[in-house]
Amino acid sequence: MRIAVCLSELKPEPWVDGLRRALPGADVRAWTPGAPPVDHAVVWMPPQQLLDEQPQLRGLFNIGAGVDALTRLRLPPRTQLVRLEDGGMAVQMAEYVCHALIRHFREFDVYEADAREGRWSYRKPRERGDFAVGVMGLGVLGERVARAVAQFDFPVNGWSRSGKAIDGVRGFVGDDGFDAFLGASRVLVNLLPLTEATRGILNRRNLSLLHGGQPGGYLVNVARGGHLAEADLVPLLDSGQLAGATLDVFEVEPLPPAHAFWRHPKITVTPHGSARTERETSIAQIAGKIRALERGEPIGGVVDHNRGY
Ligand code: NDP
Ligand code: OXD
Repeated sequence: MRIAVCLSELKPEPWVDGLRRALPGADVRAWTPGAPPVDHAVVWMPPQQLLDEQPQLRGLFNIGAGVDALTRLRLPPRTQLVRLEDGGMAVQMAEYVCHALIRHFREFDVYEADAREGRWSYRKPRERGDFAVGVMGLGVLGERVARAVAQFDFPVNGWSRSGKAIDGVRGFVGDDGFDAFLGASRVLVNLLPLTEATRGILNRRNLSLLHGGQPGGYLVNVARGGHLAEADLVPLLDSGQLAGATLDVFEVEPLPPAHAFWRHPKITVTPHGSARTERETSIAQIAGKIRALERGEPIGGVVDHNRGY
C-alpha cells in the first residue's frame, strides 16, 4: 500500500514518520509533483495537481475537521474524502468557547483594562439566565461545546440541519427553527462547516435577531471566516446592537495588519488556533481508517459532497 503526504506549508516529515510507525509495511512518502500512483493521500490544502495526477486515489484524508478547502477541488470520481473527527480538537474548542463566554459574562476584559490603570473597580454581578448561549452546528465539536457550556449552568440552545437531542440543550432544527434559535440566544457560537448553505450566515440580519432583537448580543466565531459578513460586524458593534465578538477565523488569513478587527475595542482576535490538530492522535485515527478501508469496512468522517461536509 502506498501513501502520499502533502501538507501545503506544513512540514511533512513528522507525519510521514508517524504514519510509517502506525502502518508498518506501507510505503509512505512526502508527495512531489509527478510522484508514482498512491492508494491514499494525507493532506492539508493540497494543490489540484495532486488530484489530477492520482485518478486511482481511494482515500483523501484531511488533517483538519473542515473540508471547505477540499470541496472546491475536482476529486477523482472514486476518491472518498475523509475529515478528521475530533482529533484532540473538541476539548480545546470547549476550553476556548468557555473562556470567551466567561470572559465576556464576568466582564474580565473590563477588569483587565481597569487593572492596567491601577483601578480597584467593582461590577454588579450579571444574571446567568440572561446570557443564553446558542451553538450553531451540533456535530463533533458543537456538541462538545454545548455540553461544556451547560456545565456552567448557562441556558444553552443548539441549532443543526437535522436536529440532535442533547441533555441540557434546547434544540432547534433547520431553516424553520433558525430565527427562533437566534431570538432565544444572546451569545452566538458558530461551529458550522462552511458550505454553500452557510456562507455569510453571520450577517447583519441574523446577528440583529440575537437576544430577541435587543442590544447586547455577543459573537464567538470559531468555524470559518467565510461564515461572517465582515463588513456587517463593525456597524453592529459601533451601534451597540452587539456587545462584542471573539473571532478566531477570518476571510483572509493571516488577518492583514491593516484590518479594522485588530484594533476594534470590542473585538478579540486569535490566529485560527482555537483548536489545533493533535498530530499523534490524528495519525492514529487516520491509520485506523486506512486499515478499515483496506479491509473493506465502512469508516466515519466520509464527506457527503451534496451536503458539502
Ligand atoms: P461536523 O460535521 O461534525 O458538524 C457539523 C454540524 O453543523 C452538524 O451538526 C450539522 O448538522 C450542522 N450543519 C451543517 N450544515 C448546516 C446547515 N446548513 N444548517 C444547520 N446546521 C448545519 O463538524 P465539526 O463539529 O467536526 O466541525 C465544525 C467546523 O468547525 C468545521 O467544519 C471547521 O470549519 C471548524 N473548525 C475550526 C477549527 C479552528 O481551529 N477554528 C478547528 C476545527 C474545526 P447535522 O447534524 O444535521 O448534520
Ligand atoms: C480544521 C481547522 O478544520 O484547523 O481542523 O480549522
